[in-house]
Amino acid sequence: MTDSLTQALPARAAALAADFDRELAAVEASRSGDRVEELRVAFLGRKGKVTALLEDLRNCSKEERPAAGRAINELKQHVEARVSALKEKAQEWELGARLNAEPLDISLPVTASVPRGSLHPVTLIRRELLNEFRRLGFTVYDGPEIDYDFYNFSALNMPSDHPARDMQDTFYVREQEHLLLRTHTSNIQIHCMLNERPPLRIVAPGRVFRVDSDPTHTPMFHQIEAFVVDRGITFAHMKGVIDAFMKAVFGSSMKTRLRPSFFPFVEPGAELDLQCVHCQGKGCRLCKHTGWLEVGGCGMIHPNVFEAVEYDSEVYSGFAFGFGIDRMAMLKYKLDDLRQLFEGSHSFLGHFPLFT
Ligand code: FA5
Repeated sequence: MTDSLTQALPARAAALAADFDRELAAVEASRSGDRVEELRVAFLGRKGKVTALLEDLRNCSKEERPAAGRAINELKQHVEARVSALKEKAQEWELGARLNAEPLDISLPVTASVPRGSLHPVTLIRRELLNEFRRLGFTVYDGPEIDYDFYNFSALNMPSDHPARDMQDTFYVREQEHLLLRTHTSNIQIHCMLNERPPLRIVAPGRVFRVDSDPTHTPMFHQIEAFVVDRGITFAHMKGVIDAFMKAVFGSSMKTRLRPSFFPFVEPGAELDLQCVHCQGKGCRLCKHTGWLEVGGCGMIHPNVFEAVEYDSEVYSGFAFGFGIDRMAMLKYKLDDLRQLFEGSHSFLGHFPLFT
């Protein structure tokens, strides 16, 4: 009994392989995932046909066992490989069946409202200012936000003991190395003049930093610096440029005024005020009841600055101005607190256009 069984094992394995292939073809034709699983259980399950053959191996004689074991193992590997390939196919059959059952119309419009971003008001006004400067023939220049005392102060006619340094409370990065966060974009004047030769027509926007915080002051804010250096440049040229671009940005009815003022790097120096848009010059909390908002300083470049960059002040003259971009955004978009610009509130920022 034992002998006939064991002798029959390789032949039974071959017959089972043929059975399996037949059933596999039928399952494949049915395209049913459930039938794939039934096939697996029937052949490889605990009470499956291949498992039963493996159990019969125990009754096999020592001599016959290697050949019988090899035949059953080959059968088992064949069945496992086919079943696993069919399982993968079954996933595709299911996906296909689902897609056919619920067809998708990808041309249908989206019903849910998708929140859209917008440009930050400072970005909007900076773009507008730069477009106007480009139209007037200026070139855009960039400079470092972390800079040495030399560019931010000393070369701008503010030696270390100069009282004007108190006007700008400074964030020092490494005080011993004279490294600081620039307090104004005027540092770009020095970088540019040391690298280029006149004639120059430069505009330089950027972030600046000061120890400052109230409704019209923030510790980080944006300035736009512009300067022109050539033979025969006068204060009248400066006034003309400032007028042209303020009118372009705020409209021809915007009133401006220049007040004499002091900045160590210009002589003569002035401050530019724009009429307060909140109260139309009548006086309110925002303009501290003066009717005007200061947006920046300007003047003729000081001969000591030219000396620091080795330009001959007998040959060249120039003007420079630096304006607060955030202050201009505040006026343009009628904001009553500068700090709103930097709070990151979506409901506030969502009011501004997506593109210009
Ligand atoms: C300057 O920074 C000079 N560098 C401007 C200048 C350039 C003068 C070239 C002459 C020639 P001032 O410290 O006044 O100047 O700053 C210029 C403008 O920056 C101010 O009028 C104001 O509009 C803006 N500003 C100053 N501090 C702040 C602040 N903390 N927050 C927001 N805006 C500020």
